[in-house]
Amino acid sequence: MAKTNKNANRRLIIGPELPNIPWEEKPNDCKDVVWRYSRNPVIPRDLTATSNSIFNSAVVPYKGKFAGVFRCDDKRRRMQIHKGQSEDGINWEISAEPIEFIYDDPEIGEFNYGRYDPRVCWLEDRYYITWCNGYKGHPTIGMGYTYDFEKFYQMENAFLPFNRNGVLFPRKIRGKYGMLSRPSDDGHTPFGDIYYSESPDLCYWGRHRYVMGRAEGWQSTKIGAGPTPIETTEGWLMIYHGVLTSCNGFVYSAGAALLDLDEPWKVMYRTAPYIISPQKLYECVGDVPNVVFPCAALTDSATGRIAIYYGAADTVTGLAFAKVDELIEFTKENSLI
Ligand code: BMA
Repeated sequence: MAKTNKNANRRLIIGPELPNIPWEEKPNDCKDVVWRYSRNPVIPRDLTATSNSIFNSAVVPYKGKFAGVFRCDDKRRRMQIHKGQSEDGINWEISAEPIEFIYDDPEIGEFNYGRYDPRVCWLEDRYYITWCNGYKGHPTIGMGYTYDFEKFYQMENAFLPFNRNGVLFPRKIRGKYGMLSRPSDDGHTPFGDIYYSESPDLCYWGRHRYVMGRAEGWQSTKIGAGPTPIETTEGWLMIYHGVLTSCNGFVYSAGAALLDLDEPWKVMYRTAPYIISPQKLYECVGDVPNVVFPCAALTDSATGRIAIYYGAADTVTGLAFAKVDELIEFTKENSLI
């Protein structure tokens, strides 16, 4: 008997509509819940004159078009973040110069070691940016904001080193701001679980809670949150990366989880299989082979469409698609929990 999707035709995403979301229907022969854009990669490594690679990057809807913050490693191999804009979310113009933040305290703001893996989150009245920030040579969660993608302001680091993959929630939860993060080490961390922290003011973070940890197979070495969590009637839909250690090094794939809306450290479902893994040539071959690393997702609440931006092989940026009803159904039906 044909399986019915209980969520089909229900409005599941709690959020705005985005009629111009980049989109391509699933190919008839695709058996997966997430499918790739046929013209991937959408951003080549050499889009700017100075870039060695443009990959783990974040985009948001902006004034009827799209804007974003992009990880561009330069030809000295410094890790920088650059602003970019696009009419359609597919063809991008990326600034050749890195973002110059305005800051009060050089101790925090001065460029040191690198800025990388940005996420962008619309929260209340502005776009907040979180990224992995070098503080005295050690990685932690940097924070900043912009109103207009022209001027960028840097805030205090959210946490002490060592931490990566800081991902804000797009609204207050129980009266507090919320952030996911992944405490790590100074190197290519061979461990890592996802934690939740809350803050009254986006400066002081505490009440840290364990969300979820490593599991079998593709997520057995470490995991980290990806795009801003998507609010749905079924919980926060969190797309995250997971890492397997093969005899040839790390393999980065991605999965999905549903977190409780009021207590996001409570995981209701998480996928045992990955939803996307490095399989295409541009995901398997590059500066770091075998990496898919999602950092952003656009959503349209009217149609349930999700467009996922991900870094591929630490070299280029790819785009993939999912339908929220199918992704939720898949997450529940293939859950580890
Ligand atoms: C992680 C981060 C990411 C990178 C990944 C694979 O530790 O540094 O920026 O995409 O490794 O190299």
